[in-house]
Formats: sequence, structure tokens, C-alpha cells
Amino acid sequence: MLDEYKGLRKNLLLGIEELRNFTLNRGNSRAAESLAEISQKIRENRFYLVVLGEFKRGKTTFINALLGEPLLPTAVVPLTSIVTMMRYGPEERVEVIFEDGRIERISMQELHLFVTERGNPGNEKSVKRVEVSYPSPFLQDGVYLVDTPGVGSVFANNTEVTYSFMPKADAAIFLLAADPPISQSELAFLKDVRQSIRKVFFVQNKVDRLDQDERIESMEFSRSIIEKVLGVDSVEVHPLSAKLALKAKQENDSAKLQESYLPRLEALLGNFLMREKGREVIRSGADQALRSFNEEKFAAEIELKALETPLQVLEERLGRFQEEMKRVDQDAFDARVLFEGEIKRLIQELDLDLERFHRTEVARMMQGLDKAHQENRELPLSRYTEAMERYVQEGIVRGFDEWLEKENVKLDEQYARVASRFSSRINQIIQEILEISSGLFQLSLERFQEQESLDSETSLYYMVGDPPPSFLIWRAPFDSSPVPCCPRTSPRR
Ligand SMILES: Nc1nc2c(ncn2[C@@H]2O[C@H](COP(=O)(O)OP(=O)(O)O)[C@@H](O)[C@H]2O)c(=O)[nH]1
Ligand SMILES: [Mg+2]
Repeated sequence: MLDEYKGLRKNLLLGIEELRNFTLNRGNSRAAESLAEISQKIRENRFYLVVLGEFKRGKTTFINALLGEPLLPTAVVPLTSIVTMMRYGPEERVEVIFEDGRIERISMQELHLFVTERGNPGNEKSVKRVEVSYPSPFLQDGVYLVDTPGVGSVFANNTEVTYSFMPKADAAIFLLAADPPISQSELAFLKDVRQSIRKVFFVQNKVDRLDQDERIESMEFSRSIIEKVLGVDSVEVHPLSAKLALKAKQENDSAKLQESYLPRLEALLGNFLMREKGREVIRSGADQALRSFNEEKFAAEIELKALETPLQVLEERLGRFQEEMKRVDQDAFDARVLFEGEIKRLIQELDLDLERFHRTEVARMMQGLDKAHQENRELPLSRYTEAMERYVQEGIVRGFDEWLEKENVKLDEQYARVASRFSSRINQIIQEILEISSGLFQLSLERFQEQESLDSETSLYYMVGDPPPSFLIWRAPFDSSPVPCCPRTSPRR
């Protein structure tokens, strides 16, 4: 068994090396770099356990709870904007790896300047990732615990960072929150996760916000919806209160720790890692290498075809292709203008809703805040702060969450209506391009058969964040401009 495993691993590494040489010879340095990363990961037997979920679900708090220290910054607003990898090291050490390959050692206190939206807005510091070494037993034997930016917030680049990491992951912990329950956009994200990652653990965090009956009901609700959406019948959802778990570990309070459900989850993850880690590292390495191989094969096939075709014929075909494409471009442009018009109308409607919310609810919240201040002003400072924080959490954050949830449902419905009208038009255009190119260049169509679906896979996501009032960001099929309120490309693998 061990020999078989070693043989498999050796052959896989040889295959990846051969492929890497091939990509280097073809001048594809990006593919070569990514193959080198895959190979290093297999050699070092690294296992990437990635924590995924929408913003504010408690991903970072969960990682802190697993490690038993509030190491990574958390907040009530979307905070993490960079992939942070926690790995084993005999002492605490933080390294920032920049896009250009530079590595800078920083202190734990400086971490927020690099990994948060506030400290590093829109990733202006060009950080590729941050690696934190920490002497936690959970991280021993090559386990990397990966914190990702939440998807679905106003910061679209956060979503893209998470999507680009997903294909590298060996297993995922998908965090939901007990309150609010699972949303449409969360389900759309989950479908994408399942396309890249085989093993996903579902965790329902923040169960401390619910009583026993509500907790059971809400977990059952999430379970049945996930099963329906993924078309499977054996989903398990694990309860958790990451916040309570972290507090319990810091206070060394074992009764509280049991109440947080973390020990059960730790045992489950520990078991899984012990049994499956080696196999999963090989399996996901092979998957990634195969994807890379298919891409190279396809590119080489095109080159070969071009070499076999006489130059004159090729130029003539290219000319015809460009002519045809001009017409298709015009069609696509018209569709885009119409679609954007519809989206603008939706945004205006949302702005009106927001204005209404501002006038009524925000005014009510401010009155509540004032009232809480009046009621608690005589208390000592620490109790005063506690009471005010409680009001902010219960009266304001919760109020926003409820409004967002309702708005999300309404917008999802309206967006789905607009999207279904345009998706068939887009698919027609894609089909035309495929037919033109396959007719002229005799290329196999299978590679392109993935059609754009606006209505089922795509949804809009938004958040009331720093840049109000028009705060929409779309996962739509056209533009990739990062400006809020503009249609943008749906992040894909
Ligand atoms: N009540 C409660 N709040 C939590 C829990 N876990 C996280 N939070 C809070 O949720 C907010 C977002 O947490 P964070 O870890 O930054 O979420 P992330 O965006 O998913 O990384 C913070 O205010 C946390 O204190 C939990 O188990 N219970
Ligand atoms: Mg976070």
C-alpha cells in the first residue's frame, strides 16, 4: 500500500516535471510557475484546508478559534481581502509575499495593514498572499489553514481572490451563519465551490444567536436546501459558535468550549486529515496537472493546425473571421446596451429603497442609540461600552442584516427575470462565434461548449459598505471594470 502510494506520487511528480518543461519550451511561464507550485505542494505533502463563505460569516474568527488565539483581524464589516495561509512553524512568523515575488517579514501587529480592505484597499500594495507560521498542533504535518476574503461583499476583488484560490484547495470548510439563514447568492457560490473542491465540510456558525429549537430548525433548513441544490442526499451540517470557542480557549473554560461545539468539529477534521490527507494531496495535484495539460494540449493543437495550413489560406480565413466578428461585435454591443439599461433601472430602484431605509430605519436606529446612551450613561466605562456594543450588535447590525436579506431576495428575483431574457441572446451569440471559428479553422468545439448562463448560475451580490449610496456590484457577463454599480464578469475557475 505504502509502496503503491510512493510510486503514484513519484510518477505524478515526473509527469508534472515533463509538462513543466514542455510549457517552458513553449514560453508559457505562467503555466510553468503554477506547475512548479503544484509539484512543491506534493513534495512537501502540503494540504490546503480552505475556509470559505460569504463575508461576515465568521471565517476569520473560526480560524482564530481553531488556533486558540485572536491572531487574525476580524470585524463586523467585510475585512479580509487577501488570502492568508496559516502553517506550522516553531515560532510565530509573518511573511508577506508580493505579486512581484518580493517577500517581506512583518510583525503580527502589522498584519492588518496588508490583509484588510481598510489597510490595503483594493490590494493597492499588490500582495499575493500572506503566510503566518504558528506553533499549533492543528497545523502539524503540512496542514495549511487558509483564510479567504468573503465573497459577495461590495469589494469585488475580494471575490476574485477567493475564486482564484479555490482550484488549489484540497478540502474546504464552508461557513454559513445561523442567522441569517442560507441565501440565494450563497447557494450560487456553493455550486462554484463544488466544481473545484471535492471535499466540503458544512459548518453553521453563530449558533449562540439561536435557542435550541431555532438552531435545529435552521440547521435542518440549510441541510435540506444544500442537498437539493447539490443534488445529493447525505449532507451534514455541523453547528458552531466560533466566537464562544475562541473565548473559551482563551479563558481555559472547558464547559464553555463544549458548548461552542468546536471540540466535535476539531475531532471530525482531525480524523479526516489523518485518514485522507495523503490521498487528497495526490488527487488534487493530479486534477490540477490534468487541467494544465488539457490547456497546453489545446494551445499546441491550434499552433499545429496553423503550421499545417498554407499562409495564404490562413490569411484569407483570418480576414473572413475578422469580418464576421465585426458583425457579431455589433450584435453583442447592442445586447450589452440594453442589458445595462435594465441594470441601471434596477440600481435606481435599489437606491430608492435605500433612501427609504435611511429615512425610516436609520433614523429609528439613531434614536435607539441615543436612548441606549441615555439609559447607560451613568454606568462605569467598561459596562457602558459593553451595553453600547450590545445595542450596536442587536439593534443596528441585526436591523441591517434583515433589511439586506429582504432586499437580496427581491433583487435576486428581478435580476433573474432580466437575466433570463438576455442569457438566450448571449448564448446565440456564443454559438455564432463557435460556428464561425469551427467552420473556418476546423477546430473541435468541445472546448468552448460552456455556455454563459445568466439566470441560474449568476446572481448579484451587494452590501451596504463604505462607499454608499449606489453600492451594487454585479456578477454579470460583460464588463470587468471594478467600479461599483457596473456590470462585471462572473468570477469563474
Ligand atoms: N454571535 C457570534 N458572532 C460571531 C461568531 N463568529 C464570528 N462572529 C462575529 O461576526 C463578525 C464577522 O466575523 P469575521 O470572522 O471577521 O467574519 P469573516 O468576514 O467571515 O472572516 C465579527 O463581528 C465576529 O465577532 C459567532 O460564533 N457568534
Ligand atoms: Mg475574514
